[in-house]
Amino acid sequence: MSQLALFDDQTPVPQGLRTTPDFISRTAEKELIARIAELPLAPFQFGAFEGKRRVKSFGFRYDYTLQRMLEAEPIPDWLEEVARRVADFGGLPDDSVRQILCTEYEIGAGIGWHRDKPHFDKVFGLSLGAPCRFRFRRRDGAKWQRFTLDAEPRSLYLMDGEARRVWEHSIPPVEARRYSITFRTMKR
Ligand SMILES: O=C(O)CCC(=O)C(=O)O
Repeated sequence: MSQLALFDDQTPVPQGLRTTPDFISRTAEKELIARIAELPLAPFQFGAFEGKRRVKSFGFRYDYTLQRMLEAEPIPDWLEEVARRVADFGGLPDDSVRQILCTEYEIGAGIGWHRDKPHFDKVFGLSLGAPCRFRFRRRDGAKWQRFTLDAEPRSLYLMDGEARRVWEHSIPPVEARRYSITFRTMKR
């Protein structure tokens, strides 16, 4: 399947967005899901609010109450190889991924419109278990330009350039349990 087959029949594809299907095998996908399901996942904390999705951060975590980036548990061995392959996909040195977020979306969970924190640089996402509609929007005068990526299980996306810094993204409530692993590099 070509990369373009992952995109809806819409324009424009946000500049800086790159994807690849089948970044990992079905066996690797099962293993990663089993590892994530064993983690002490906790509801995403957004100040006084709790998100429906459950997460676990490694390397760094952003604390919304303190509005600060804090150190988190180190990236575990079982994520190291995939993090190196992700960095390679981005044309980056092996050790570039410094923050990893594992997320579980139960049926009905999603994520609201946002851009990732400015402390992070490039953002990669590996989809596991079920597809989602990964939506993008950016202001265009009084209107929004919109783009939707159908993020299939085992596919990887990279948000860099305008896709990372100008466009916002969100995921509407998922229809089957989805996991994702977000890999982030840090700004210097
Ligand atoms: O689940 C995903 O692929 C996206 C997660 C995301 O946008 C975030 O955690 O900021």
